[in-house]
Amino acid sequence: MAKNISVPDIGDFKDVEIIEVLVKPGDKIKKNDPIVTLESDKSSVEVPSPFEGKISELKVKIGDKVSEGSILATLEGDEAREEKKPVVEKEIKPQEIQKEEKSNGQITKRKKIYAQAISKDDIDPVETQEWLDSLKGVIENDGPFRAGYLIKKIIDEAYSEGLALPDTRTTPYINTIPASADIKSPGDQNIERKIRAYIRWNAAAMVVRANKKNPELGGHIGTFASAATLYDVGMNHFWRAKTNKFGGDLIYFQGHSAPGMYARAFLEGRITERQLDRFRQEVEPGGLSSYPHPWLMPKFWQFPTVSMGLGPMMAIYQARFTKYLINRGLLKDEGRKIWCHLGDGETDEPESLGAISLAAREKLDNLIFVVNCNLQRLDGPVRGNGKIIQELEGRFRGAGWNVIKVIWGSYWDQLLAKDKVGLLVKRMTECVDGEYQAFKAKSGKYVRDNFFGKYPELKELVSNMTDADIWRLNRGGHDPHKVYSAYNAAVKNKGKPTVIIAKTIKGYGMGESGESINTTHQQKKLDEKDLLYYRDRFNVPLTDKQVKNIEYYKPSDSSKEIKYLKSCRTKLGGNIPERTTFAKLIKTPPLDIFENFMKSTGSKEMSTTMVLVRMLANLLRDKNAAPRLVPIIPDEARTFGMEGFFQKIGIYAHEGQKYEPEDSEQLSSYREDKSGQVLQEGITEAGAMSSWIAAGTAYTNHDIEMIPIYLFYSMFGFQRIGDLAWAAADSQTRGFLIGATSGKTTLAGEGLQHQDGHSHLLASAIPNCVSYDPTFAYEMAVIFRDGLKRMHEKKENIYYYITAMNENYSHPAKPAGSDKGILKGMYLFKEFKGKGKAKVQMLGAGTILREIIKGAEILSKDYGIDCKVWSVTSFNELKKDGMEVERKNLLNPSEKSKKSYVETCLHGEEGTIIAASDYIRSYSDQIRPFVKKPFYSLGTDGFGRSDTREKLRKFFEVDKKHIVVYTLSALANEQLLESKQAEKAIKKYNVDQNKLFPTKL
Ligand SMILES: Cc1ncc(C[n+]2csc(CCOP(=O)(O)OP(=O)(O)O)c2C)c(N)n1
Ligand SMILES: [Mg+2]
Repeated sequence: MAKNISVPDIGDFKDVEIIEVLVKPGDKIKKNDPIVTLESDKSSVEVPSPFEGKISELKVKIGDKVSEGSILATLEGDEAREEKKPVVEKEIKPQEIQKEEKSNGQITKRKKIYAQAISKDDIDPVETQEWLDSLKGVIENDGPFRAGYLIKKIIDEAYSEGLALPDTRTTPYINTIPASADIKSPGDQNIERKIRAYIRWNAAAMVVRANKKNPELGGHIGTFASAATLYDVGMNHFWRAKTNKFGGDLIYFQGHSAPGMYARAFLEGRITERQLDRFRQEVEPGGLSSYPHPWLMPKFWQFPTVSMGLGPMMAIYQARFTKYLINRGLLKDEGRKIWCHLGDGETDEPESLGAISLAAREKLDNLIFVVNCNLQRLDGPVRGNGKIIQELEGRFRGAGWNVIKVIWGSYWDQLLAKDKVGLLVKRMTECVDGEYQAFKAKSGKYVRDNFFGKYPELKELVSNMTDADIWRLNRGGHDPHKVYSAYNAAVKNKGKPTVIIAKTIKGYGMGESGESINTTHQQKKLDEKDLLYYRDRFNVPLTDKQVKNIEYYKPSDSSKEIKYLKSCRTKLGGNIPERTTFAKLIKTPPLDIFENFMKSTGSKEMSTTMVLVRMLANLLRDKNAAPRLVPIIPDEARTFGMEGFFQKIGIYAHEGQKYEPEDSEQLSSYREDKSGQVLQEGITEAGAMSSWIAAGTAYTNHDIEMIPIYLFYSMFGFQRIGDLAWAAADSQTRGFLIGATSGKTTLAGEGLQHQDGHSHLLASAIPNCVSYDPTFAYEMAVIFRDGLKRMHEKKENIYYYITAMNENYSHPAKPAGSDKGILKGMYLFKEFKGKGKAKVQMLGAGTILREIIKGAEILSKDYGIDCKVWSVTSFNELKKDGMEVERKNLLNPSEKSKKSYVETCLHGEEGTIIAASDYIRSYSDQIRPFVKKPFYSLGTDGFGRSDTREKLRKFFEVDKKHIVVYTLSALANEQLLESKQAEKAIKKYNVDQNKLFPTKL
């Protein structure tokens, strides 16, 4: 039976043009195969077939206008089978969630609860004890889940009775895992302690030696000293490297703990003594970078982290992107983990905690944060009057994370066990961080007097301990067993991300020179006495003389320690950190995918944003590129006309779509899907940028080349997330950033905050960022295809910033032979012959190229001036080339000078140069030194404001009239034309000579 394929509900649009017909009579099609592409004034969208079958007749052609219900084609015969709408996916059943929670390794091991905070309001301690005994009875007889269930019922009942319950954001100031549930480290502690001591020593020695050589070199000792155990336990027992069978865990190291990673790599034999001696001396090859910088050490570091806050945020999106790849079927689920180490001070950065809700919402159980709470940041305590650990616990619990506090070391276990009434826990909870810091800066006696001494019962509790015993009471983050136990619980946790909040001591082991004192962070010099103390504190087998020479310590390869260290890493697959890539290239899509864009659009108008979106839609038909495209949008798909992607490739949602969208009958209905391709990020440019970085580095982190394309309002790009753009460059991210609605006058009605006149200058500061401001469809297509080739086929470590506009206009055909110029930054677009009264070279970029063209028409017709119009696709690329050529010439003074590309273009050309763009003048001014001719630039300096495009261009003096006036005036200035011509033009075009310069308005 024949069936008609008609236009479905396309929202408010009517009479929409067909711009492509994608089938012909006789074609056999499957359900959802695209039939035609429709284009409204804002977006283009493909219409899929609702049936499978053979096309018997086409009812439409390119250029036809259609509305909802218009028939597009008929399908013939029995094959035209109707299929029902897919059932909405329901991925997770509540019972399964419950099952997962029950299997949480950490909780099931719990047997007893030792400590409860005492309540000062306890009017009936006997009754209290009865309740507690009941609870213990249930735990012992029916297990922890039953106990948890009863408590929950009691709490629910209390709320329904209207009781005001105590705040439950935080738990008492004790370890989350009670001693009875701790899993002891299987490692040989004797050897591990020695290894840790050598790493500590070498990490400190490399900083001190560098500073002895030159105090300019800097470095940090105190941070790694506090975190050594947190790293060692991971390295010895948990962190699995990439092998040919396993993808490897990904570790974000706290930036300024880098010396510790180098010191371990030295013992492993991956870094030489000579390299250690070249810490922070990177100009000659072979030095070690101050912090983790993949750009500088591309075979070692994987993630740049030292700009505080970026590491945690990038780690969250890395974990999310890993799940995205798995859910899209591009990556095997091997249970890999993403670990992120950060400082407690670092958590003040909005980026550090800004995405933690997303991590919980997306159930990122592949993510583990380790917050090193040494209670100090740079100048002093993080929260002198408060408790950073409790604060963080509240925030992470509130966000839905699994929180594991590792506050106290094993030496405290016995004291806590004796604390039957909870007085010790009360004291632990009431002490503030300023006090805790002071305790560890002073002595055992001070702790006895000021911590235990507050309550006679507590003083009594430690009466049989010496001051040295009290001093030995360690913090959880320095206890390898406690850390092991926490890591073990974290890796087994299901359904949630985990944060391990570990309490440590800044400058641990540094004694008077820097243990727990406010100046620890800056400590990079240790004198002889301090060094001897440090050696003795950790039993490093060096003689006094060796200590005085600050020698490194490395036992022989046949020593127990080195063998142990290496065998741990061998068992875990190899080296960490290490950066490798085995990703296969993506073959550049064939030219015919871009063919349409090389032709004139005739009278049809469209914006370059639409061009780009259409190009992406075409790319989705290329079998190599299609699955690798990662469109990333921060809540702006409709602004950019990308809503058609929702149906076509789906929005990634790890739980699928649990609801029927309100617009389900429409063609571009909101479709969330577990294997969706679009990353719809919500309103977070920083998050979207982090996703873009994760996708653009998948070639190394997951050995799969991806093509991330992130579209944003250009004003909320580099200006908003500039530091992430820098980290992306350091990470060697490959992909496209699209600054949409760019330029100061194309986004007319939005005003000062939205109108961008400088993003290209910000992009120009990033050495490996290639940026373009194209005007026409064919320029965009040539640039985009070249970007695909350079980044994803040739694997160049660059990324692209391309601006796109939302101004509709018609596009000419590509001038023959312009490809090279488009890519190099400029080419001759058109010549306007006048009467030879004067000559002018007119350089226009982006949307203002069109004003330049109109200006040239007037100048040639009305004033007889010969104009050559050059389209400048990138002042940034021209500037880079100019600088390089100029430098080469200066370095080779006796050789014949080479010409920069700008000079080559303009060399044989006569005349003054007028350059104009929709950006501030500094953008076009960049090429001034290389043109070697009179040069005048026009631009949009000053604050944007909302008005019509025409008025804005007049205001910033970049419209055709101002271009004519300023060109005539410039020619007069160069004595090439009489000045009265310019005077007349000023009057004719009503140019206000008394208007203030726009930067003052
Ligand atoms: C964005 C940013 N701002 C400032 C710094 C300078 N800085 C380096 S370390 C540090 C203190 C870090 O304190 P914390 O996070 O507690 O780490 P700790 O050294 O105590 O482990 C600061 C402010 C930086 N690296 N990045
Ligand atoms: Mg700190």
